Amino acid sequence: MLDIQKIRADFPILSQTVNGKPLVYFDNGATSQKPQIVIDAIEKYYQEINANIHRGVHTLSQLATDAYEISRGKVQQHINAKFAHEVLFTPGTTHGINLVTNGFASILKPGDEVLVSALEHHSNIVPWQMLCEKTGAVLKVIPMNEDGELIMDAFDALLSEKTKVVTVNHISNALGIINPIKYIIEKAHAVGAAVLIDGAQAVPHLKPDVQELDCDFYVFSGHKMCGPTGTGILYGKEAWLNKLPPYQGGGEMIKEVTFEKTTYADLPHKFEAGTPNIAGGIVLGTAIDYLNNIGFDNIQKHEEELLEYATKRLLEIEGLRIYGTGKNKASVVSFNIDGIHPYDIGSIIDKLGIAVRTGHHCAQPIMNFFCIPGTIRASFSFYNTKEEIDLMVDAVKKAKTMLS
Ligand code: 7TS
Repeated sequence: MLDIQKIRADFPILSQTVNGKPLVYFDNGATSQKPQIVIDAIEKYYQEINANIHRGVHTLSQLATDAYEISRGKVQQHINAKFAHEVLFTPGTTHGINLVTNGFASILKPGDEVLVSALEHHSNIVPWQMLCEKTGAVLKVIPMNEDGELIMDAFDALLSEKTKVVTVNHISNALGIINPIKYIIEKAHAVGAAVLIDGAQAVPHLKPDVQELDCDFYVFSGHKMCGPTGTGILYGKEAWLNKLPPYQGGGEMIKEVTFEKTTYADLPHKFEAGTPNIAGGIVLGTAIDYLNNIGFDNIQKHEEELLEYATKRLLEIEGLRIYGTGKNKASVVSFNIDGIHPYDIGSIIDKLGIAVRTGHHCAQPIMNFFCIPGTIRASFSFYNTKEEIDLMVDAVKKAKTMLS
């Protein structure tokens, strides 16, 4: 069992008051809070080893380079990538997806098909739409049902030899549904399509095993898993990363430059042009160590309890509907109350210290499916408690009374 009070003491922000009330932070899907060890590691980097990496022979540069590469190795181990050079540092999930779609511009032909799911965040829709506009490829959508689950029969029917890429999130940010990605990957590979998994909402809750999944790409952000903002990872199978052209040109990504011709560096540097977020990359490793020390089995167990408790308590409220009622769910509850705009509830409960996200959660197609402008989304982390859920439920009840 987790000692939640001890864990909470690692997060200085959690003992704050907001609007005169104790902070209840349920916007973890947007970004997680950071433990002191992560905050300290950022300071320590700038105080002790700040230097540019891969550039100088001097000692600090070497120390910074070593720390950066050690962190890459930690990520490799964490996601079980075969090689460290399959792990690319990026500024986040959005950047990682755009890197891949940019690369596929030289691969896709008119009439090829890209399958996205109905459950995607805009950052796993728009770059593929842009790619299809550029190449003449066709975007097709794996539909969902009323429970917010992808319809696998429809997916099977969409697959054909025209399918070149399938892109789907591991866990939906708006509904919390966990997608059957293992099945999706197997089926997509059977027709020769590459598969990108958007793991942005998965990595705070579970430890992905990219070799076991056999996905071609797996992208995520560091800031949702206790790491700094402006950090992220794109995992790609070696063969794919060798096949894709570089995303950005510049320093660090070359072997030799002449005005006639430039040759590119080997992986991973081919995709890491310019000075990266060095402190961020190093400290992402600290965040991963922190999470592994707590243990993902423990995290999952606690979060499952929170999800079950929150679902039960919220459903006590008359007129409340939860979106995303499928079986396989992460600790996210998206809901509305009959006749009340989600923004109004969100604003009132903010005054009571409760931080949730309201709106379309950058997943407008999901909102269109349910014919709603948005939802109230409470997304829980391992440092949240049932007592906090009680505070939220009381606050929502109060808001409902005020607004009815
Ligand atoms: N994919 C998914 C599934 C996401 O949830 C998000 C961010 C992104 C991609 C983009 O990540 P970024 O780090 O590059 O911005 N999701 C959310 C959210 O649900 N609320 O705020 C950001």
